[in-house]
Amino acid sequence: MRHETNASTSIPQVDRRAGITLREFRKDYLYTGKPVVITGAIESWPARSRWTLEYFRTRYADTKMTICRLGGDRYQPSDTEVTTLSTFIERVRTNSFETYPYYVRDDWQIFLTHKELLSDYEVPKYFFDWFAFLPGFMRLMYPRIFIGPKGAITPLHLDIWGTHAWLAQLVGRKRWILFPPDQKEFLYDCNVQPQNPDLERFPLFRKTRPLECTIGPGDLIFVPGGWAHEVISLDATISITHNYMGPGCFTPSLVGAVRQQILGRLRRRPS
Ligand SMILES: O=C(O)CCC(=O)C(=O)O
Ligand SMILES: [Fe+2]
Repeated sequence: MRHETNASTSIPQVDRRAGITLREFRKDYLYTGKPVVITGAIESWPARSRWTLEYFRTRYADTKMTICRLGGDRYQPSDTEVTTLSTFIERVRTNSFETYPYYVRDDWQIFLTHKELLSDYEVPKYFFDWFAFLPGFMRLMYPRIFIGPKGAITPLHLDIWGTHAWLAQLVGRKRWILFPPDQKEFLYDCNVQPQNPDLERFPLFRKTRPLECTIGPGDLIFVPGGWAHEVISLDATISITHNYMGPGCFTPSLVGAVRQQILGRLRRRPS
């Protein structure tokens, strides 16, 4: 069987492209809605050499971070703690996720408190964001940083509002497994665990034909909207990410942004 157990050797790899032009990116990946790993695209970022675990541990030692605990299969919004970066990074360096199941996930606060970090990177030329045309209050918060121990998991999910995403890897390696949008019905609302699928409960998972890749420092991954993905850190890791709106995800992203505004207003309305 081709990938009865999803053994990593049998899964086709996401394309890796070096020095790809904007035109090639659009033609081969953006307009076709295919993931790609772009290499060599963030070499000019100060973050590329500056952002190490040691840098965050010493320079931002007292900065308070919200850390998320994986309990069971999911991160529960209530299952968070606040700790300093020096404490967190010390634990990340000396533990794996088995002994320390905490992950800094989707954190944008650090970029508000330490705005200088924003000059350490720039949005690569491939990712023009149509949210820029919307008023600020309708946009997503970004950038967002991920810092975690070896083994940290982001369970299978779809990104918010069907947006596209890019993620740049700065420290350590991450293994990704990605499922095309037309295979959504085989994923049981993302309740299946691709590494260890319960095929009795989720028999249709056998039909999936995912792609996988491992990204390391300097790699940039493009994840088109609608591709469910699971991400596992193979080392202690640092990544930065943006979600964005572009060709192929305009409608769901705009609907998501507008719906959030409406819900927000309803919630704020005095009853
Ligand atoms: O790097 C990770 O752990 C997950 C990144 C991701 O999928 C996301 O930000 O939506
Ligand atoms: Fe994601």
